Amino acid sequence: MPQGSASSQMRYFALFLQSMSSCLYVQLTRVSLGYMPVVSQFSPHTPCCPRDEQDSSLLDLLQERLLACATSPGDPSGPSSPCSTHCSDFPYFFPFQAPQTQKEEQLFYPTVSSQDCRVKKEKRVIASMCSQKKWYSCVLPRYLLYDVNPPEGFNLRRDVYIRIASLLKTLRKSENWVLVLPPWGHLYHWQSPDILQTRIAWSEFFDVPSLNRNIPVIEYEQFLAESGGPFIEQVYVLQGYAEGWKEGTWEEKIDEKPCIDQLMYSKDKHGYYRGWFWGYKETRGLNVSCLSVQGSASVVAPILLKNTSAQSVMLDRAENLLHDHYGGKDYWNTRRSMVFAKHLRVVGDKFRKEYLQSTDEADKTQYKEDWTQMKIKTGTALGGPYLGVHLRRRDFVWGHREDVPSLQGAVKKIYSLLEMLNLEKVFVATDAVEEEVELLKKLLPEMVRFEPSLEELELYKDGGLAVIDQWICAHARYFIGTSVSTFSFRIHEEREILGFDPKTTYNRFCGETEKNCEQPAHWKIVY
Ligand SMILES: Nc1nc2c(ncn2[C@@H]2O[C@H](COP(=O)(O)OP(=O)(O)O)[C@@H](O)[C@H]2O)c(=O)[nH]1
Ligand SMILES: [Mg+2]
Repeated sequence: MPQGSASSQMRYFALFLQSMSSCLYVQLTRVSLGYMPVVSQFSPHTPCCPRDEQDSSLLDLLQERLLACATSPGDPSGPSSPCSTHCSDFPYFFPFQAPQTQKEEQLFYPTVSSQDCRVKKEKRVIASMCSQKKWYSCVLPRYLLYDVNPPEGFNLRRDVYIRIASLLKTLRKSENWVLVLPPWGHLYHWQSPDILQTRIAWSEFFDVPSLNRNIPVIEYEQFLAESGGPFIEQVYVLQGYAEGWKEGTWEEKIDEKPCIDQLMYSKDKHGYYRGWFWGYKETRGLNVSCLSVQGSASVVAPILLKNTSAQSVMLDRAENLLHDHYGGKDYWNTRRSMVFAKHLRVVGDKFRKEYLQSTDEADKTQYKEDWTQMKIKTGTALGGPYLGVHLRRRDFVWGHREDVPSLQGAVKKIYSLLEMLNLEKVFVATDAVEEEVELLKKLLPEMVRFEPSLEELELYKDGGLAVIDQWICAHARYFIGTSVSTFSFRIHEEREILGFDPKTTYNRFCGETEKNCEQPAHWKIVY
């Protein structure tokens, strides 16, 4: 705790000014001689800290205010103090309700003198300021974590992210919540031998700053660092209702209920809950309970805001939540923020250029690093001179699904498309087993594939290879995918963002015995 002498104030201020170039937070601490600011490094999602470091005017303003604060004696929350004004200039401050009783008021800033402006005791408050009869406070965040049913693959998980992002937006209307990105790993399809595929950060596959332009997110490692250790205060396992739902009586509901299935968490000898936790064995849950839920993501919000005050809350089996509004503006904003990691896009672009004569200029697929600045008129993208194909095999074939073609059937369709489109090249993305790939090479000798070396596999991992395949398919003149594959669906969306004519995107192979081969629905992008 710093002493309130003039020299230590100066020292702290020097420190503050030095660190101005990065993100900061300010703590008003009461010491013997009054209040003084204590400045520390802080993560960018703290609301009082400008999230965009380029937002230097805001930082300047903050600096000015604090300087005035430090040099004027007395109570910074008093009405005449420079600290008590202009906090509305900082959009990252959260408004707080005034306390209802004298006692409440005494709990926090006991010397507060303004009648109009009092602060509620709030354990997460770092700093507060009063302006225009309203309190603005810097509050520590609450952390939302989640996980998905283990068998679900990469691309369904990407969809669940969109649902959770929507919940986070709802929560942030009332409180300062941050989403902790669930590390990737242990996915059923990621079976490449000899490479470790757990605890993978989102930055390996996605551009995290882009995600942050939609909602505040942090990687799990950062959560561990800033929340004080590998503990999650409250785990809610989402489940359905034991009685199911009666036909014709759909209603959104959520209730704390006994767990229906055997819990995937068990108590250790210290009373902590142990579980998978994305492969972070040292992580422990302090409390685990079940929520029966039927409805869209935001039905959980009242529970998180009212039923628990836990600083960190994890929703397990989050796929049980539905979309708040599938295909709406909010959906597309989140989807657009899921920009692939730059290093993977670079690999994909290099491959396009070398093997498919495809460049953004020639293909009319201009890409902006900042997705918020990207709004392309539908139909303006031309795409590279190749047919993009996604052939989902393995479990899609083993189930003898009638909407999935044989390889012969698929190749026949590919040739007819090449002729119709007057194209020579075909890029094939597939998860087919080795024998099927060999057969495919015989049936379709001109097929182009992204075949990684062992080093590339280690570097990009199965998830990165999926991204590269999707990126290349997304840039084709015409795309055809596999029925009800979320891998294909994500390519549709990517092409929608790039501005392709829907006729060139929403296509799928038909099974040979399929009677009614319905083509995929067009989900029009909304800005
Ligand atoms: N690289 C690559 N991987 C694929 C391809 N098709 C499927 N996969 C893998 O198989 C998984 C399929 O699971 P998922 O993403 O849930 O999509 P879905 O099961 O088709 O709906 C993907 O995550 C990939 O790991 C492909 O064309 N290329
Ligand atoms: Mg799947």
